[in-house]
Amino acid sequence: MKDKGESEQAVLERLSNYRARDISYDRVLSAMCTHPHPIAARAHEMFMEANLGDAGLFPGAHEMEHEVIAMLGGMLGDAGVHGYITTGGTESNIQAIRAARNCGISDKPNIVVSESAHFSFDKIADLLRVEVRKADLDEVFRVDPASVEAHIDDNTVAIVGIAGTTEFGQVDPIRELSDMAVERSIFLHVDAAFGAFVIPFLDKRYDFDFRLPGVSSMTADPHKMGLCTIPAGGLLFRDPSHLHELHTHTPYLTVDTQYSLSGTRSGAVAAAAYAVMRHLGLDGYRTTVEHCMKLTRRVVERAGEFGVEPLIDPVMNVVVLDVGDTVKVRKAMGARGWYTSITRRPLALRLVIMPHMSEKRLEEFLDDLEQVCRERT
Ligand code: 0PR
Repeated sequence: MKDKGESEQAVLERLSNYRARDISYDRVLSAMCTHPHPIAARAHEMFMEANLGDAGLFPGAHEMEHEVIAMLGGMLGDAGVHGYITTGGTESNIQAIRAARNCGISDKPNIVVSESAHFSFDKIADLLRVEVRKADLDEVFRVDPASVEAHIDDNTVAIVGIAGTTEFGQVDPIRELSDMAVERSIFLHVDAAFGAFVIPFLDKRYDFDFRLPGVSSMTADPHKMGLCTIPAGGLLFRDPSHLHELHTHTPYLTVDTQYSLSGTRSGAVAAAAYAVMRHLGLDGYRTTVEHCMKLTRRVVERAGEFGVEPLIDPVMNVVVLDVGDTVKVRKAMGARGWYTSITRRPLALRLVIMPHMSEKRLEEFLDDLEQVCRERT
């Protein structure tokens, strides 16, 4: 920092220069975030100084957060859930497993996740000192319940299902996992960081949420398909005792305990989530998902016309294409200004069709992809 400050205009100019270097979402097919809805941005600004970490000072913001949790729970089968707005899927997953570990009795705890689990579970292994066991996938990249079962032992404190996998957009067989959890009295966490705001609005019905009796907790992120500002994750527990496992005594604050991982915590994103969920309602999200799914189907149709097939029929707005030499195709598309991504196993081109994608822009993308794929054959 310099001794003397600069004028507001000079600073804003600096910021604009940085901002101009950021990539506009228009040509991004690799992200799971998108432009926040305008009402989310307005709400964010209104609550910028609210600190949910000292809730007694912000009773309004605190009550609003409760309503967001109830709205998330209502969308996911139980409006009476207990939870809070986290910084995102990573914090929600950490805290869910921390609660499961704390109420488990093992001194050598393990959890069973699928091969396709998000890398936040690798962070969990390191942070929480739980062994993370990875169960096999079936031929369409869902976790194989028999493999989950085979990994469970007396030290298993939780099993995890993914509803909307990061790489394939696939939904694990959560009903089978729920049955297993009930039968063996094991905690079941469902990571629906991406899927929570998609799966309820698909034509096909999936069992994946609190309607299943074995589901103990869920991750459901407003800052992904919820069109909220960043960083807004959702952590939900069916049973309040699990949230209580996370309590820390906070003697000198306006509240006696805190259950969040971070201390000082943004009220702005809770406001943003509240605003956009109230404003769009379930119908608004359904329209958003219909838009994304229409474009997703278009990708499959057009790609098929130039001989490129998806690895699985897309379940949600994630398409994984078998383009042959994936690394070269991705690089060639990058040279044409498109941001795409890859899957690890098998290596393939991964496209996430977010609400910011338009029909026109998608056709331009597909024209380029066709040319690149044809040049390579
Ligand atoms: N669980 C699942 C199923 C996820 O897909 C993700 C993130 C997480 C948990 C972790 O969530 P946070 O990143 O909110 O902590 N999935 C994407 C990923 O890591 C997130 C992402 C978003 C990636 C925007 C790129 C991007 O531009 O791949």
